[in-house]
Amino acid sequence: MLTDRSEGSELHQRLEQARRVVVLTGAGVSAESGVPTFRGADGLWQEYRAEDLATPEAFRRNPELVWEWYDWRRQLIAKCQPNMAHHAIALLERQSPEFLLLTQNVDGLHRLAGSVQIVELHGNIWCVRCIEEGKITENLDVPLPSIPPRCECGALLRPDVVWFGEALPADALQMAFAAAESCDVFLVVGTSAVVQPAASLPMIARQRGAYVVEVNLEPTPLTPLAHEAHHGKAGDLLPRLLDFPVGTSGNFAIRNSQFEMSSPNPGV
Ligand code: BV8
Repeated sequence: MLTDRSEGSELHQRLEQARRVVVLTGAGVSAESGVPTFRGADGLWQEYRAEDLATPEAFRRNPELVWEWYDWRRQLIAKCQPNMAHHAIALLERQSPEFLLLTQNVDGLHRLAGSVQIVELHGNIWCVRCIEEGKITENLDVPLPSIPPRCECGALLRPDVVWFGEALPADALQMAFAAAESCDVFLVVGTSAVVQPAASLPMIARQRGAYVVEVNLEPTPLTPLAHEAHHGKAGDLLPRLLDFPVGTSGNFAIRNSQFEMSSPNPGV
Protein backbone atom coordinates (compact mmCIF):
# COMPACT_ATOMS: atom_id res chain seq x y z
CA MET A 1 0.00 0.00 0.00
CA LEU A 2 1.32 3.44 -0.95
CA THR A 3 1.41 6.01 1.89
CA ASP A 4 2.27 9.67 2.40
CA ARG A 5 3.58 10.77 -0.96
CA SER A 6 1.57 11.80 -3.98
CA GLU A 7 4.11 10.84 -6.59
CA GLY A 8 3.79 7.13 -7.46
CA SER A 9 0.08 7.43 -6.71
CA GLU A 10 -2.07 5.40 -9.11
CA LEU A 11 -5.10 7.52 -8.24
CA HIS A 12 -4.82 9.83 -11.24
CA GLN A 13 -4.70 7.07 -13.85
CA ARG A 14 -7.31 5.00 -11.96
CA LEU A 15 -9.59 8.02 -12.26
CA GLU A 16 -8.86 8.30 -15.97
CA GLN A 17 -10.01 4.69 -16.45
CA ALA A 18 -12.90 4.91 -13.97
CA ARG A 19 -16.55 5.06 -15.04
CA ARG A 20 -17.97 5.47 -11.56
CA VAL A 21 -16.27 7.58 -8.87
CA VAL A 22 -17.49 7.94 -5.27
CA VAL A 23 -16.10 10.31 -2.64
CA LEU A 24 -16.88 10.06 1.11
CA THR A 25 -16.04 13.10 3.25
CA GLY A 26 -16.02 13.97 6.93
CA ALA A 27 -15.30 16.97 9.13
CA GLY A 28 -11.63 17.02 8.11
CA VAL A 29 -12.52 18.33 4.62
CA SER A 30 -13.99 21.48 6.23
CA ALA A 31 -11.26 21.97 8.86
CA GLU A 32 -9.19 24.32 6.63
CA SER A 33 -12.34 26.42 6.17
CA GLY A 34 -12.49 26.97 9.95
CA VAL A 35 -15.28 24.50 10.78
CA PRO A 36 -14.30 22.60 13.95
CA THR A 37 -13.99 18.82 13.59
CA PHE A 38 -15.48 16.47 16.19
CA ARG A 39 -12.63 14.35 17.41
CA GLY A 40 -9.64 16.57 16.53
CA ALA A 41 -7.57 18.37 19.23
CA ASP A 42 -9.89 21.42 18.94
CA GLY A 43 -12.82 19.10 18.15
CA LEU A 44 -16.38 19.72 19.34
CA TRP A 45 -16.41 16.50 21.40
CA GLN A 46 -13.48 17.83 23.49
CA GLU A 47 -15.74 20.52 24.91
CA TYR A 48 -19.22 19.03 24.57
CA ARG A 49 -20.65 15.55 25.06
CA ALA A 50 -22.40 14.21 21.95
CA GLU A 51 -25.00 12.53 24.14
CA ASP A 52 -25.86 15.97 25.65
CA LEU A 53 -26.35 17.73 22.34
CA ALA A 54 -26.63 15.41 19.30
CA THR A 55 -29.24 12.83 20.42
CA PRO A 56 -33.08 12.82 20.38
CA GLU A 57 -33.01 12.29 24.16
CA ALA A 58 -30.92 15.47 24.65
CA PHE A 59 -33.44 17.43 22.54
CA ARG A 60 -36.42 16.08 24.50
CA ARG A 61 -34.62 16.93 27.77
CA ASN A 62 -33.50 20.45 26.83
CA PRO A 63 -34.37 21.79 23.35
CA GLU A 64 -33.03 25.27 24.27
CA LEU A 65 -29.55 23.93 25.07
CA VAL A 66 -29.45 21.85 21.89
CA TRP A 67 -30.58 24.84 19.78
CA GLU A 68 -28.06 27.17 21.44
CA TRP A 69 -25.35 24.75 20.35
CA TYR A 70 -26.68 24.47 16.76
CA ASP A 71 -27.17 28.24 16.56
CA TRP A 72 -23.55 28.70 17.69
CA ARG A 73 -22.34 26.22 15.00
CA ARG A 74 -24.50 27.91 12.31
CA GLN A 75 -23.02 31.34 13.18
CA LEU A 76 -19.54 29.82 12.92
CA ILE A 77 -20.19 27.97 9.65
CA ALA A 78 -21.87 31.06 8.10
CA LYS A 79 -18.46 32.79 8.21
CA CYS A 80 -16.69 29.89 6.43
CA GLN A 81 -15.95 29.43 2.73
CA PRO A 82 -15.15 26.22 0.83
CA ASN A 83 -11.40 25.43 0.64
CA MET A 84 -9.24 23.82 -2.07
CA ALA A 85 -10.32 20.33 -0.96
CA HIS A 86 -13.99 21.20 -1.57
CA HIS A 87 -13.09 22.78 -4.94
CA ALA A 88 -10.97 19.80 -6.00
CA ILE A 89 -13.89 17.45 -5.25
CA ALA A 90 -16.30 19.67 -7.22
CA LEU A 91 -13.88 19.60 -10.17
CA LEU A 92 -13.48 15.82 -9.91
CA GLU A 93 -17.29 15.54 -10.21
CA ARG A 94 -17.14 17.44 -13.53
CA GLN A 95 -14.43 15.18 -14.85
CA SER A 96 -16.05 11.88 -13.86
CA PRO A 97 -18.52 10.07 -16.18
CA GLU A 98 -20.54 9.00 -13.13
CA PHE A 99 -19.96 10.54 -9.73
CA LEU A 100 -21.48 10.67 -6.25
CA LEU A 101 -20.33 12.62 -3.20
CA LEU A 102 -21.32 11.11 0.15
CA THR A 103 -20.77 13.57 3.00
CA GLN A 104 -21.14 13.23 6.75
CA ASN A 105 -20.88 17.01 7.00
CA VAL A 106 -23.95 19.10 7.75
CA ASP A 107 -22.21 22.43 6.92
CA GLY A 108 -23.32 22.75 3.26
CA LEU A 109 -19.82 23.80 2.07
CA HIS A 110 -19.63 21.15 -0.68
CA ARG A 111 -22.70 22.61 -2.36
CA LEU A 112 -21.20 26.11 -2.05
CA ALA A 113 -18.09 24.81 -3.84
CA GLY A 114 -20.26 23.70 -6.77
CA SER A 115 -20.74 20.01 -5.98
CA VAL A 116 -24.10 18.80 -7.38
CA GLN A 117 -24.35 15.02 -7.00
CA ILE A 118 -24.35 15.02 -3.17
CA VAL A 119 -25.89 12.74 -0.55
CA GLU A 120 -25.89 14.44 2.88
CA LEU A 121 -25.84 11.27 5.01
CA HIS A 122 -26.25 13.13 8.30
CA GLY A 123 -28.53 15.94 7.12
CA ASN A 124 -27.96 19.70 6.78
CA ILE A 125 -27.63 22.30 9.56
CA TRP A 126 -29.40 24.91 7.34
CA CYS A 127 -32.64 22.88 7.28
CA VAL A 128 -35.20 22.56 10.08
CA ARG A 129 -37.95 19.99 10.61
CA CYS A 130 -41.29 20.37 12.40
CA ILE A 131 -41.42 17.66 15.07
CA GLU A 132 -45.26 17.37 14.57
CA GLU A 133 -45.74 17.64 10.80
CA GLY A 134 -42.26 16.43 9.77
CA LYS A 135 -42.16 19.28 7.21
CA ILE A 136 -38.57 20.24 6.27
CA THR A 137 -37.78 23.87 5.41
CA GLU A 138 -34.55 25.79 4.75
CA ASN A 139 -33.67 28.32 7.48
CA LEU A 140 -30.68 30.60 6.99
CA ASP A 141 -31.32 32.91 9.96
CA VAL A 142 -28.00 33.77 11.67
CA PRO A 143 -28.47 34.15 14.58
CA LEU A 144 -31.84 32.50 15.07
CA PRO A 145 -34.32 35.22 16.12
CA SER A 146 -35.81 32.98 18.85
CA ILE A 147 -34.58 29.81 20.57
CA PRO A 148 -36.06 27.26 20.33
CA PRO A 149 -37.46 28.11 16.88
CA ARG A 150 -41.07 27.02 16.29
CA CYS A 151 -43.07 25.97 13.25
CA GLU A 152 -46.02 28.15 12.18
CA CYS A 153 -48.17 25.29 13.56
CA GLY A 154 -46.68 26.12 16.97
CA ALA A 155 -44.74 22.88 17.35
CA LEU A 156 -40.98 22.81 18.02
CA LEU A 157 -38.62 22.80 15.06
CA ARG A 158 -35.52 20.60 15.23
CA PRO A 159 -32.31 20.74 13.10
CA ASP A 160 -32.80 18.43 10.08
CA VAL A 161 -29.70 16.42 10.98
CA VAL A 162 -29.29 12.75 11.96
CA TRP A 163 -28.59 12.42 15.67
CA PHE A 164 -26.77 9.51 17.31
CA GLY A 165 -29.16 6.58 17.71
CA GLU A 166 -31.29 7.79 14.80
CA ALA A 167 -31.50 5.99 11.47
CA LEU A 168 -30.10 7.73 8.41
CA PRO A 169 -32.70 8.67 5.75
CA ALA A 170 -33.49 5.37 3.96
CA ASP A 171 -33.07 6.81 0.45
CA ALA A 172 -29.71 8.40 1.33
CA LEU A 173 -28.47 5.14 2.85
CA GLN A 174 -29.64 3.07 -0.12
CA MET A 175 -27.97 5.44 -2.62
CA ALA A 176 -24.75 5.37 -0.57
CA PHE A 177 -24.58 1.58 -0.37
CA ALA A 178 -25.53 1.16 -4.05
CA ALA A 179 -22.78 3.61 -5.03
CA ALA A 180 -20.17 1.91 -2.80
CA GLU A 181 -21.08 -1.48 -4.27
CA SER A 182 -20.75 -0.37 -7.88
CA CYS A 183 -17.94 2.18 -8.08
CA ASP A 184 -14.45 1.86 -9.61
CA VAL A 185 -12.73 4.40 -7.34
CA PHE A 186 -13.74 5.22 -3.73
CA LEU A 187 -11.94 8.28 -2.33
CA VAL A 188 -12.23 8.96 1.43
CA VAL A 189 -11.33 12.47 2.66
CA GLY A 190 -11.10 13.86 6.20
CA THR A 191 -12.96 11.31 8.30
CA SER A 192 -11.88 9.38 11.41
CA ALA A 193 -13.96 6.50 9.99
CA VAL A 194 -15.55 5.57 13.33
CA VAL A 195 -19.16 6.68 12.93
CA GLN A 196 -21.45 3.96 11.54
CA PRO A 197 -22.94 3.20 9.12
CA ALA A 198 -20.87 5.69 7.02
CA ALA A 199 -17.59 4.12 8.19
CA SER A 200 -18.59 0.79 6.59
CA LEU A 201 -18.91 2.21 3.08
CA PRO A 202 -15.18 2.12 2.16
CA MET A 203 -14.97 -1.54 3.22
CA ILE A 204 -17.97 -2.42 1.05
CA ALA A 205 -16.39 -0.61 -1.90
CA ARG A 206 -13.11 -2.51 -1.40
CA GLN A 207 -14.93 -5.83 -1.11
CA ARG A 208 -16.66 -5.06 -4.42
CA GLY A 209 -13.33 -4.40 -6.16
CA ALA A 210 -13.13 -0.61 -6.04
CA TYR A 211 -9.75 1.16 -5.72
CA VAL A 212 -9.89 2.77 -2.25
CA VAL A 213 -7.80 5.83 -1.42
CA GLU A 214 -7.68 7.62 1.95
CA VAL A 215 -6.68 11.28 2.37
CA ASN A 216 -6.59 12.27 6.04
CA LEU A 217 -4.44 14.27 8.44
CA GLU A 218 -3.66 11.12 10.44
CA PRO A 219 -4.04 7.33 10.11
CA THR A 220 -7.50 5.90 10.82
CA PRO A 221 -9.02 2.39 11.14
CA LEU A 222 -9.46 2.59 7.36
CA THR A 223 -5.73 3.10 6.59
CA PRO A 224 -4.77 -0.63 6.53
CA LEU A 225 -7.70 -1.36 4.22
CA ALA A 226 -7.01 1.33 1.65
CA HIS A 227 -4.96 0.73 -1.52
CA GLU A 228 -3.37 4.14 -0.91
CA ALA A 229 -3.36 6.36 2.19
CA HIS A 230 -2.07 9.92 2.03
CA HIS A 231 -1.67 11.67 5.36
CA GLY A 232 -1.66 15.45 5.41
CA LYS A 233 -4.03 18.37 4.85
CA ALA A 234 -6.70 17.63 2.24
CA GLY A 235 -6.48 21.18 0.87
CA ASP A 236 -2.81 20.57 0.00
CA LEU A 237 -2.91 16.90 -0.98
CA LEU A 238 -6.13 16.64 -3.03
CA PRO A 239 -5.27 19.13 -5.82
CA ARG A 240 -1.87 17.42 -6.18
CA LEU A 241 -3.26 13.87 -6.08
CA LEU A 242 -5.95 14.80 -8.60
CA ASP A 243 -3.37 16.66 -10.65
CA PHE A 244 -5.42 19.89 -10.66
CA PRO A 245 -3.15 22.87 -11.11
CA VAL A 246 -4.13 25.06 -8.14
CA GLY A 247 -6.30 28.03 -9.12
CA THR A 248 -8.27 26.39 -11.95
CA SER A 249 -11.54 25.93 -10.09
CA GLY A 250 -14.74 25.86 -12.09
CA ASN A 251 -14.00 25.70 -15.81
CA PHE A 252 -14.93 22.17 -16.85
CA ALA A 253 -18.11 21.18 -18.81
CA ILE A 254 -20.58 19.12 -16.69
CA ARG A 255 -21.45 15.64 -18.03
CA ASN A 256 -24.54 13.73 -16.89
CA SER A 257 -23.98 11.47 -13.87
CA GLN A 258 -26.95 9.46 -12.65
CA PHE A 259 -26.49 6.30 -10.51
CA GLU A 260 -29.22 3.81 -11.28
CA MET A 261 -29.97 1.64 -8.23
CA SER A 262 -28.24 -1.75 -8.62
CA SER A 263 -30.09 -3.59 -5.82
CA PRO A 264 -31.75 -2.69 -2.52
CA ASN A 265 -28.94 -3.01 -0.01
CA PRO A 266 -29.32 -6.34 1.83
CA GLY A 267 -26.80 -5.19 4.45
CA VAL A 268 -28.93 -2.47 6.15
C1 BV8 B 1 -27.52 4.68 14.13
C2 BV8 B 1 -24.99 14.98 12.53
C3 BV8 B 1 -29.15 3.10 14.64
C4 BV8 B 1 -25.29 15.79 13.74
C5 BV8 B 1 -23.65 13.03 13.13
C6 BV8 B 1 -20.89 1.07 18.82
C7 BV8 B 1 -20.29 0.47 17.74
C8 BV8 B 1 -20.70 0.84 16.43
C9 BV8 B 1 -21.70 1.80 16.22
C10 BV8 B 1 -22.27 2.36 17.32
C11 BV8 B 1 -21.88 2.02 18.60
N1 BV8 B 1 -22.60 2.73 19.45
C12 BV8 B 1 -23.44 3.55 18.75
C13 BV8 B 1 -23.24 3.31 17.47
C14 BV8 B 1 -23.90 3.92 16.37
C15 BV8 B 1 -23.39 5.35 16.15
C16 BV8 B 1 -21.89 5.38 16.00
O1 BV8 B 1 -21.37 5.00 14.99
N2 BV8 B 1 -21.22 5.85 17.08
C17 BV8 B 1 -19.75 5.92 17.03
C18 BV8 B 1 -19.29 7.16 17.77
C19 BV8 B 1 -19.19 4.66 17.64
N3 BV8 B 1 -24.03 5.72 14.91
C20 BV8 B 1 -25.26 6.26 15.02
O2 BV8 B 1 -25.82 6.55 16.08
C21 BV8 B 1 -25.97 6.45 13.69
N4 BV8 B 1 -27.30 5.97 13.80
O3 BV8 B 1 -26.65 3.85 14.25
O4 BV8 B 1 -28.85 4.44 14.28
C22 BV8 B 1 -30.47 2.87 14.09
C23 BV8 B 1 -30.54 2.08 12.96
C24 BV8 B 1 -31.82 1.80 12.47
C25 BV8 B 1 -32.94 2.31 13.12
C26 BV8 B 1 -32.81 3.15 14.25
C27 BV8 B 1 -31.53 3.45 14.73
C28 BV8 B 1 -26.07 7.97 13.36
C29 BV8 B 1 -24.71 8.53 13.13
C30 BV8 B 1 -24.83 10.01 12.71
C31 BV8 B 1 -24.72 10.94 13.90
N5 BV8 B 1 -24.72 12.33 13.43
N6 BV8 B 1 -23.69 14.32 12.68
C32 BV8 B 1 -24.35 16.96 13.89
O5 BV8 B 1 -23.40 17.10 13.12
O6 BV8 B 1 -24.65 17.73 14.80
S1 BV8 B 1 -22.11 12.25 13.25
C33 BV8 B 1 -20.96 13.56 13.23
O7 BV8 B 1 -19.81 13.01 13.79
C34 BV8 B 1 -20.54 13.98 11.83
O8 BV8 B 1 -21.60 14.05 10.95
C35 BV8 B 1 -19.55 12.89 11.45
O9 BV8 B 1 -20.19 11.85 10.86
C36 BV8 B 1 -19.06 12.40 12.77
C37 BV8 B 1 -17.69 12.88 12.94
O10 BV8 B 1 -16.88 12.07 12.20
P1 BV8 B 1 -15.84 12.75 11.17
O11 BV8 B 1 -16.61 13.55 10.19
O12 BV8 B 1 -14.98 11.68 10.73
O13 BV8 B 1 -15.07 13.83 12.08
P2 BV8 B 1 -13.91 13.55 13.16
O14 BV8 B 1 -13.69 14.83 13.85
O15 BV8 B 1 -14.22 12.33 13.92
O16 BV8 B 1 -12.64 13.20 12.23
C38 BV8 B 1 -12.11 14.21 11.40
C39 BV8 B 1 -10.88 13.59 10.75
O17 BV8 B 1 -10.35 14.57 9.85
C40 BV8 B 1 -9.78 13.24 11.75
O18 BV8 B 1 -9.30 11.92 11.46
C41 BV8 B 1 -8.67 14.29 11.48
O19 BV8 B 1 -7.39 13.73 11.57
C42 BV8 B 1 -8.95 14.64 10.01
N7 BV8 B 1 -8.55 16.02 9.63
C43 BV8 B 1 -8.56 17.13 10.41
N8 BV8 B 1 -8.13 18.20 9.65
C44 BV8 B 1 -7.88 17.72 8.39
C45 BV8 B 1 -8.16 16.33 8.38
N9 BV8 B 1 -8.00 15.56 7.29
C46 BV8 B 1 -7.55 16.19 6.15
N10 BV8 B 1 -7.29 17.53 6.09
C47 BV8 B 1 -7.43 18.32 7.18
N11 BV8 B 1 -7.13 19.62 7.09
